[in-house]
Amino acid sequence: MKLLTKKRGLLAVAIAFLMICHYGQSCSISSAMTNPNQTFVYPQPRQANQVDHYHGTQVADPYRWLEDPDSGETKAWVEAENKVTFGLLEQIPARDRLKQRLTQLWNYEKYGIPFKQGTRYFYFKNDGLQNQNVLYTLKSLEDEPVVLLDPNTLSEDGTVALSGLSISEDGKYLAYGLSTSGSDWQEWKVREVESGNDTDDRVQWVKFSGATWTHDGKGFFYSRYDEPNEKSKHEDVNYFQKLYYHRLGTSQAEDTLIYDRPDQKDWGFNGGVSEDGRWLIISVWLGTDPRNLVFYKDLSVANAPIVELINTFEASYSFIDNEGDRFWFSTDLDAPRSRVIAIDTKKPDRDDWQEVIPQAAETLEGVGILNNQFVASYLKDAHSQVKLFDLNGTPVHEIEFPGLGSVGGFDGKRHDTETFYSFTSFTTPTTIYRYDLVKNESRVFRQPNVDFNPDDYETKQVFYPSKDGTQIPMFIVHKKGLVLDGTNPTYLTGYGGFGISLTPIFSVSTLVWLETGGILALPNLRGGGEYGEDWHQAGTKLKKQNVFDDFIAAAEWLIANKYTSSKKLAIAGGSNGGLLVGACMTQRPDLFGAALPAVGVLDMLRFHKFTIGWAWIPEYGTPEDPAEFKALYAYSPLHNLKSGTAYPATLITTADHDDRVVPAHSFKFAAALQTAHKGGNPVMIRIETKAGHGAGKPTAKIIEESADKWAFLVKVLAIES
Ligand code: X98
Repeated sequence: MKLLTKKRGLLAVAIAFLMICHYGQSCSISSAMTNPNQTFVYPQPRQANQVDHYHGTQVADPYRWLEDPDSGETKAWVEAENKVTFGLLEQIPARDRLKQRLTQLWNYEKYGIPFKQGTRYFYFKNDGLQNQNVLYTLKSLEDEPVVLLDPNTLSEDGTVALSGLSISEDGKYLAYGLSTSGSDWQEWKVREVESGNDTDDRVQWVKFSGATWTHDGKGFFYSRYDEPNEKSKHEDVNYFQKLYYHRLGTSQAEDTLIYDRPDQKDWGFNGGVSEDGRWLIISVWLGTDPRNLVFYKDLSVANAPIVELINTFEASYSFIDNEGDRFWFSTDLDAPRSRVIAIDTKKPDRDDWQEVIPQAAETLEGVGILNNQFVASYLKDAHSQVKLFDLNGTPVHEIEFPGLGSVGGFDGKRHDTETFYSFTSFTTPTTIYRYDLVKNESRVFRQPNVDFNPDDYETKQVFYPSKDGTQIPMFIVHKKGLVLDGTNPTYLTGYGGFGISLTPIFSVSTLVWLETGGILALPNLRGGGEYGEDWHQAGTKLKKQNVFDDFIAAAEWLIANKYTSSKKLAIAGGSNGGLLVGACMTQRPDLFGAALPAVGVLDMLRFHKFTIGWAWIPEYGTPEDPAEFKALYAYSPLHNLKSGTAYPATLITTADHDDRVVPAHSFKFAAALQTAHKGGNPVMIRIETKAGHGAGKPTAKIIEESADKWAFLVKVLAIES
C-alpha cells in the first residue's frame, strides 16, 4: 500500500455599499508610468450594471461579462491584455539571459521513484528538457528499461499529459488517464504492458479520480461525472460524482454503477482495493473538507452489500491496510496531528476501536505497511521524518536523511523488504534512494547532476510572531555571504490553506532567482497542514484573515531584520496562494514592491459557482451565510481594491484551460486593478494558452513562464543583472 500524503491566487471596483456604488473612473484610457519614457496603456473594459444582493448589501460586478471566456468581447480583451504584457516583457533585456540559464540548468536527467507491480518495476524519467516525463518498465533493476508510455508522442507541443495511472496486480495492464491543455478532465485508456499496445478500452468524463484494479485483472473502479456540455465543460459546476467499475474489453456504456447518491450532489467517491484484493474501500468526500466517510464492500462475495463503516463526517480516516476483517486507518479523530487506529469490522462500535500508533509531537502525514512494519511519515517544523513501528505500534527505527528536507515514496507491499524513496531540499535536487527494510539501510539509487554548487547557498529556519503572537516558521534561502543591508531582492511566497504543507524542495526556477542574488522566503502559514488539523482550521472561514496576517508579518519581519525593504520585496503564490497575494496586496499595497498572484481565487463571492469551486466552501465558507459573507467580503481581493491607490507592480498569471480556478477570477481582478491603480507601477496580466491550473504543464511553457516572472521582477525591483 502506497504511503499516501494527506490531501494531501478604482473608482470602479466591485465595492459594495448599502446603496449601488458608482464606478467613478471615467472610460478614458488609463495609463501608468514606470519611468518617464514608458507608458502602459491598458485595454478599457466595458463596465456593466450588474449588481448582486447579499444579506442587505448590494455589490456591483461590472466585469461579470469576463466570466464568459468564449464571448468575442472576452477574447478581444484577452488578446489586448496579452499584447500589453508581452510588450513590456519583450523589452526587458534580462529576459533572454534568464530563459537561457533556466534552460541550461533544467537540462539534467530527472528520475521518479521506482515502484513494483507483479514481476516488474516502473519509473518515470525525463532526459532533461522533455515536455512530459516518460514511463519506463523493466523486469529487474539491471535490465535495459523499455518505454511503456511516452506522452511526448501524443501531441506536438507537449500539452497532452499523463494525469493518472494504475497497474493491474499481475503487472499485465496499465490503465492511464490523459488530460489535455491542463484541464482536470481525463480520458482513461488501457495499455498491455508486454506488447505496449493499447486495447480498445476508453473511459471518459473522469475527474478527481484514480483507478484501482480488481485483483483478477478484469477491470478497474473509477469515478466520473455525467457527460458535460461541450461548450461550457471548463466552467460548469461538477456535482453528482459516481463510482463505476469498467470491465476490460467492454464499452463504457456497459460499466457497472457501484455507488452514487442522487440525494447528495456534493458527495465524491474514491474507490480503492485492499492489498489482499478482498475489499473495495469507498472514501466519501464532501468537497475539500478533510473529514470523510468510509464504506466497504466484500469483493469475494457476489453482490455483497456496501457497508457504512463510518457514516458521520467528524474526522478524517485514511485506509492503510487490513488483516482479514481488521482495518487500519490513520485518523485525526481526537488527534489533530493524527494517529493510527484499528477497527474490527465485525465489531465496529467505536468503543471497540483500538489505538495502534498514538499521536506524536510531530504531524503524521502518511502511513504504509512494508516488511510487516508501519512506515510512518511525519512533519517536524515542516521537514520530513520517517519512523518504523511494528504492527503493535512499538517504535523500531527512525530513518536518517541527509538534512532538513522533504521525503516521498516508500511504496510497496506488505511483505516487501525493499522500497524506494526520494529526498529533496532547497539545495538538493531530488535524489532517489533504495531502502533495505531488513538491514535498515539507504543507498543512493539515482542522483541527478545539476550545474551548480550547493555549498554556495545557505538555508535557515526562523520563527517570527504573527499579529496575534502566534509563532510562524519561515525558511530563508540565499547565497552565502549575504549582507543584511535591506537592499536584497526577496521573493516571499506561501500558500496557507487546505491543510497543505509547504516543505523544502529543490527548484531550478528558484535556483535562478538565488543566482541572481535574490532571497527566497517561505513561511508555513496557518491554514496549512504543517502542525496538523488545528493549524489548518486556524486559517479557515472566519479565521482566514490569520493567514494574511501571518504573511504580512513575514514581510515585516524580513524588513525589520534588514533582509530587504518594501521596494525590493515581491510576494508570490498560486491558486489559494494567489488569493493570499491578492488579499495582502489589497490590504497592504505600501508593503510590497511587486505582487505575483498566479491562478488565484480572487472573487470570493462567486468562487463556488464554477467547476469544483463549491468544494472549497468547507475552507472559505459561503457568501450565502451572513457571517461568512461578511468575512469573505472583507478580504475578497476583487472587492477590496481602492480607487486611486498606488498598487505594487503586479503580474497576474492565469491560463485559458484552467478549470480548477477559472480564469474569470484573474480577468475580473486585472480589469478592476487596472482601473483602480494610480502610479508608475505596471499592473498586468499574462494569459497562457493551452494550459490549465499547473498540473501536466509542458517543460517549455514552465521555462517561458518562469523567465517572464523573473524578468518582470528584475525590471520592477530594479535588480542589476
Ligand atoms: C482541490 O480542489 C482538489 C480537487 N479534488 C481532487 C480530487 N478529489 C476531489 C474530491 C472532492 C473535491 C475536490 C477534489 O483533486 C482527486 C481525487 C483523486 C485523485 C485525484 C484528484 N484542491 C484545492 C484546489 O485546487 C486545494 C488542493 C486540492 N484549490 C484551488 C483550492 C482553492 C484554489
